[in-house]
Amino acid sequence: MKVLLLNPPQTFYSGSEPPAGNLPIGLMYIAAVLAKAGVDVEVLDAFMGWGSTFQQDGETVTVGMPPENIKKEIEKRKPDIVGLAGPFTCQISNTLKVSKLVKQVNSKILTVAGGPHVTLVPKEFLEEAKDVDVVVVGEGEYTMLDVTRAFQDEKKLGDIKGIAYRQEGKAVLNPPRPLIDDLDELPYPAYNLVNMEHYLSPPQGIGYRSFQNRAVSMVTSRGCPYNCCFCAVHLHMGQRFRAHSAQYVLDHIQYLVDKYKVKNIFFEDDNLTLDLKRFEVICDGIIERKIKIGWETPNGVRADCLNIELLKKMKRSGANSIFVGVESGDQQILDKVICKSLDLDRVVEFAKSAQQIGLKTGAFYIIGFPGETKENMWRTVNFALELKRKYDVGMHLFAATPSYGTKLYEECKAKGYLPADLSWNSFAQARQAKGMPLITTNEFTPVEVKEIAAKALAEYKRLSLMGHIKHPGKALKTAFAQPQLIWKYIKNLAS
Ligand code: B12
Repeated sequence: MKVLLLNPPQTFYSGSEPPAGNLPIGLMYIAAVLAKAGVDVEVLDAFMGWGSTFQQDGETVTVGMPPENIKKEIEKRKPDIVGLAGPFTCQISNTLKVSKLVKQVNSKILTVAGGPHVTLVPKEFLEEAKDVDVVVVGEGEYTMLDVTRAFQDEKKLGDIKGIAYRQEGKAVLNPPRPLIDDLDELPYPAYNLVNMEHYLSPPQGIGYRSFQNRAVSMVTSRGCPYNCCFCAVHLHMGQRFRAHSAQYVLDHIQYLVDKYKVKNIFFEDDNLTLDLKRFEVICDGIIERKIKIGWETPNGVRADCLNIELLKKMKRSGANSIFVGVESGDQQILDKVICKSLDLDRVVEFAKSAQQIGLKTGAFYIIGFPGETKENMWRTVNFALELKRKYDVGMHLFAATPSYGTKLYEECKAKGYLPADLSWNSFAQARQAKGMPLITTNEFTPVEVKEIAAKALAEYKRLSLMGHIKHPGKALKTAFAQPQLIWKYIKNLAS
């Protein structure tokens, strides 16, 4: 009895960011739980792992193991079950392609798919994915263990909570599985089942997140109690915030530093600092244990879940930068449309405090929500530029994307704001550099949203350049610390 957990290749359009180089931690958590239960399990990262190539096809490049090699790996490893990751709607066609390859090798292999996309549309996914037998909804560790045991003992799939499967050709959805209460009962992700050096020293052209070298991502908590209209997280990881204890996190970091010489960590939590006290203890622990580590918050934290004391500890414990999710610079839109429950004054307070203690900052913004006028969008842009001007906060501006299952999607669908031919592939198209946002309302078109974003970016680049001219010392310091950034910066200015 053998389980193979497989991370499918991913496809990128020209001009888009190269692959980030993240570890497939979702699969690695599942692998660790299966291995602990005595299951023979392997992980094949057919995206970032060994044997990946860049396969150009017109406007797109698919990064990962070529299909024939994936088939050979499956033939060689002879799994009874193959678990496939399906994290993003925009990449789901690759999960479908690999499921077909698995069945071509041996139609008796049970194919199981999991991840945010399939969680949000389990039945719809099964209806399209003829080569996928089971969909795991939400957290996968114990559900996959149950599916594995069911396969072994011929137990009925109908008894397993948190899956969808096909019964007499029809997709059936079982009741949901309760969230994992105590995350500390989970073993560390199965680092031993992937080749860590691929992620710690990624080849040229991939792994933009690893520019500081020997970087890994880590998730220290799951779930978010907030209700932002565009976010799929509370639907997938739950609205209940569940966190590893500070002790677990510190031991985990120590383990990575000692065993794999990790130098940087990207905390990818849904709401890293929601429990301020817990995160303060983590920072204190890093300082007390003298762990030499740099870290960042690329997924963004809430500006109202920070204070100056914590920011100081964050800096002392190795924070290279702190990113916050602001979303809108218009308080009305933030309250009434996005429902983020965030006071913009707290964002300004955060920006001031961070600048005061010399901590690099960035903020995420989104424009193009139904309910917004172009004037509202400009308010966001002006807020972002003002924060850049006054406190040097980096601006990261996106167009609203209606992920399946979210309130944003439901509203857009109900009001006819989405393209009539919206498909999973539309999300991939929209994501490309030349792609268009998906939402059109009576107030704006996708082209207009893109134009506002382009103007905002041009002004932002001008401000950045002025900043470097005014503070050459600071610019040189950054350039020496992270020389890889220079090329990225020049490319950005030129684009
Ligand atoms: C880190 C991260 C990234 C990383 C890469 C992550 C990776 N896996 O490679 C980066 C920065 C590259 C990234 C990019 C994007 N991301 Co992102 N990302 C995340 C984030 C913050 C954390 C993911 C994570 O590591 N979670 C921790 C692990 C433990 O959980 P997990 O991966 O979900 O796995 C669990 C379950 O899903 C399940 N499971 C997963 N796989 C499998 C497989 C099997 C067989 C089984 C049984 C179960 C199973 O079991 C696991 C253990 O419980 C999530 C938010 C979230 N909480 O999901 C968003 C999230 C996944 N991203 C999202 C989006 C939209 C994007 C982008 C499209 C954003 C953009 N506009 O560019 C891009 C797409 C990139 C691409 N390559 O095309 C959305 C996805 C929604 C959707 N339906 O598409 C999410 C949910 C965020 C959100 N707020 O809605 N992302």
